[in-house]
Amino acid sequence: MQKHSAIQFWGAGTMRTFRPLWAAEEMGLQYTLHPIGPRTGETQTNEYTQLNPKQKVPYMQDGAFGLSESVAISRYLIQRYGSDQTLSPMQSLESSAKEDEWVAYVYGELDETSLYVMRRHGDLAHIYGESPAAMVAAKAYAQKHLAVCAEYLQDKDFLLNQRLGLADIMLVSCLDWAVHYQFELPESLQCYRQLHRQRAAYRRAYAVNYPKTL
Ligand SMILES: N[C@@H](CCC(=O)N[C@@H](CS)C(=O)NCC(=O)O)C(=O)O
Repeated sequence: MQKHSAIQFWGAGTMRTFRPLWAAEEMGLQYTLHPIGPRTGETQTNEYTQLNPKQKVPYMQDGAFGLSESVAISRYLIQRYGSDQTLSPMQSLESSAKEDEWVAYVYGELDETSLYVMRRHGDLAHIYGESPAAMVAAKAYAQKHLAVCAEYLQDKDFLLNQRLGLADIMLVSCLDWAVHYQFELPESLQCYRQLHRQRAAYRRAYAVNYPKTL
C-alpha cells in the first residue's frame, strides 16, 4: 500500500462518488473518506461550501490541492499516481484523445443526458418536477447509446488498449446505474460489467461507497 494519506475524499453513496474511489483502490492509494451524502444537508454547511461552492459530491483534496468533478478527480489520480502495474496515464496524444472521446461520450450521453435526467425527474421529482415524457425519452436515449457501447464491446473486455482505464471506470459505473434503474443490458455489456465487478479494487471501492447496501 502506497502512503498518500494526504488524499481526502468527500462524498459516498452515488455512482459519481464511486469513480474516484475505484481509481484510488486500483492504485492502492491510502485516503481518508468523509462519506457525506448529497441530500443530507452535509454539502450545504459553511465548511463544505468553502471547499466546494458547488455543494456537490465528489470532492477531493490531495494536500492543498482541491478538485471537484468525478472525471477530473479520477483523471488527476491516474496521472499523478498511476503506473504500468495499475492504472496508467495515456502515453500518446492519440491514445489520450481516444480516452477523451469515450469519457466525454459516456459522461455526456449516458450519465448527464440520460441517467441523471431520469434521476432528476424520478427520485428527485419533488425538486426538479415530474416529467413522464422526459423519463421515457431519457430511457430511450440511454438504450440507443448503450447499444453503441454493446456493439463496440462484442469482442473486447476493455474499451481501450486491452487494459482497465478511466473510460472503463466511467462506463461500468453508468452500467451499474442503468441496472439500478432496471435497464436490461445487451449481452456483451452484461459480460463486460460482470468481468469488472469481480475486480478486487472494484469490490473494495463498492464496500466503501455503499456501506449500507452490503
Ligand atoms: N458533474 C459532477 C456531478 C456531481 C453531482 O451532481 N453530484 C450529486 C450527487 S451524484 C450531488 O452532489 N448532488 C447534490 C446537489 O445537486 O445538491 C460530477 O461528475 O462529479
